[in-house]
Amino acid sequence: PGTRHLQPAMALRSFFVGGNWKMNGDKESLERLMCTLNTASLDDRTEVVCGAPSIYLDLVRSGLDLRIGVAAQNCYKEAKGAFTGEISPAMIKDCGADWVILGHSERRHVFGESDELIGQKVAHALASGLAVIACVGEKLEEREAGTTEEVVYAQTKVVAENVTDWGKVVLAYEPVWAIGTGKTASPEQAQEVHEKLRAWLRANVSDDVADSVRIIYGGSVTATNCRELASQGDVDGFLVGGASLKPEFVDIINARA
Ligand SMILES: *[C@@H]1O[C@H](CO)[C@@H](O)[C@H](O)[C@H]1NC(C)=O
Ligand SMILES: CC(=O)N[C@H]1CO[C@H](CO)[C@@H](O)[C@@H]1O
Repeated sequence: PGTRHLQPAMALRSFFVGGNWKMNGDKESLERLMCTLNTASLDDRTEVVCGAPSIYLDLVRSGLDLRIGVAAQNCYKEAKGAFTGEISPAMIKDCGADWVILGHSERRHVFGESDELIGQKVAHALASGLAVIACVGEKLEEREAGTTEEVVYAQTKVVAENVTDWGKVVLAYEPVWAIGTGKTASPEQAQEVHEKLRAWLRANVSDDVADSVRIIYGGSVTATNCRELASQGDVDGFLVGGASLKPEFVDIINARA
């Protein structure tokens, strides 16, 4: 897939940095973090979204400056009903948040969510008017067995089959072996998979979608490695774990500044 597409495409795609706070923080520490983010100088060409624990969505949406979006970290595939412990896209929207992270590797591998369930969640979240950060990524043994492409293509296929509006989807490539391990994919390793995912979108969805969908990288992104990763042609931003809870998140948001 040619460099022909590279320049106009990069111009089309604004940089996107998501923070995934996971199951961390309390009211006091989140207030402090929000104060840091609200008063920071953020590159206004970067779209920023923070993924808060669901119980704090309301607090975080009221506390964060409106230039920063808020995401839930998961949701269910139904609008309401007898699903004890789950939350719906309608509830997320009712708290003022516009995004949801779906298919994170911890949902897949700690909580056993299947590709099929993730596809159904993507369909329902989009139908309910949420934008979706859809995560894909291979495990270490899959990378070592040479099945990275097969795994991420299969995960992307199920997402794609359930997407009605690509304008509301960001694709996050998160190699499982690089999440919370301190191991980062090298900029070349990240670029290689991002380029393949974009080629997948070009062949299996459309040129327009391939050119416009942001493909972001997640996996031990820090203030130290973010600039080199951000300089790769098909890396359109990040989904940041641990570092999104620290002031260094601001440097990562400004990685392209
Ligand atoms: C299109 O999708 C199929 C199914 O996932 C995959 O095998 C194929 O490699 C894709 N095409 C490209 C060019 O990525
Ligand atoms: C609503 C919709 O398109 N659902 C599809 C989501 O993806 C699964 C798995 O590929 C399909 O079986 C569904 O039809």
